[in-house]
Amino acid sequence: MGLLSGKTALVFGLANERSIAWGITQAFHREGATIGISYAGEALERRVKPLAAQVNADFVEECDVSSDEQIAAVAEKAKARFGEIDILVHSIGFANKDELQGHFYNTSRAGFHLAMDISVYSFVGLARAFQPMMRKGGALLTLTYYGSMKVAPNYNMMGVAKAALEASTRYLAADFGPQGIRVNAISAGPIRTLAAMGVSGFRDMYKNFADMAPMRENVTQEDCGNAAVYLCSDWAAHVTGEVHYVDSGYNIMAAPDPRKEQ
Ligand code: NAD
Ligand code: 0WE
Repeated sequence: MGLLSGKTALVFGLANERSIAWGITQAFHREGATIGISYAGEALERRVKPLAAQVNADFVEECDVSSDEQIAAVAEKAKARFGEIDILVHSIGFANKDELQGHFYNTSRAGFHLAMDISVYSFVGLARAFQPMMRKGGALLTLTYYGSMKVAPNYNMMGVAKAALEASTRYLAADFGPQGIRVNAISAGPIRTLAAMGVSGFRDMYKNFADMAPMRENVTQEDCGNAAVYLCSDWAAHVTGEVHYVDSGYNIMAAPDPRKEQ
């Protein structure tokens, strides 16, 4: 018996084998969940379909979360296929490249809206669309980053979006609590994924992270997967509205530790 045996999980945000969504999907599969997968658009189909096959997922649906119609359509299909679902994972974030460099004050109105729409509103929109088919005892989960709490150079607009995403997690947790559905976020340390590699200065911050973190190690997609299993399982039965750090302890430090390593 796995920790998620008998549960059905829908995972949004799978792009390739480096995606955090893939670490979560594999961990859910290992723990016995039935998996459904949703990906952004046609361009990803060729990469996503073989991954879905590896976890025996036959529900593999395209959904651009900037479209209310596409969210409604995937919810309809999920209802027809599964009836009820237990777990929904939102592992999606996007801002235009322009918004991830230089001064935050140069963020354009359109760039601000786009990042908030795809990275924040989509979680709210998915929560609403799936609310009627979420089973009691179920869980929603999203992915965030510490740039929401402190200034991470160049993260800029995404930091503001993640702050709103974490607040949305709390408001959704309050909304869904009476139905017995929990809503949480994982705040992951930097991981080399498609979204991260397209960022200038990522290499340096990746290395600096491991030097500063108490555990002196970077985190992996697998670490996120295992934390996601806990947060979405009955072991976290009364854990809701939380931002759970999976970051080797980085967020507890105020300065690098100058002491010599043992
Ligand atoms: P990724 O590129 O593998 O995943 C991002 C996903 O967002 C992709 O699958 C992409 O297709 C999807 N997406 C973008 N626009 C979309 C749209 N309009 N409709 C549907 N899907 C859309 O990268 P990742 O690092 O696995 O990112 C997943 C989540 O984890 C993001 O929320 C990211 O902010 C967060 N996160 C990443 C890191 C990191 O360092 N990689 C750290 C903390 C949090
Ligand atoms: O949330 C993220 C990635 C967010 C992201 C990345 C891109 C790159 C390509 C959102 N949109 C885009 N759009 C693109 O066109 N992370 C937590 C990873 C990340 O991104 C950073 C980081 C870290 C860490 C950007 C600047 C500084 C640090």
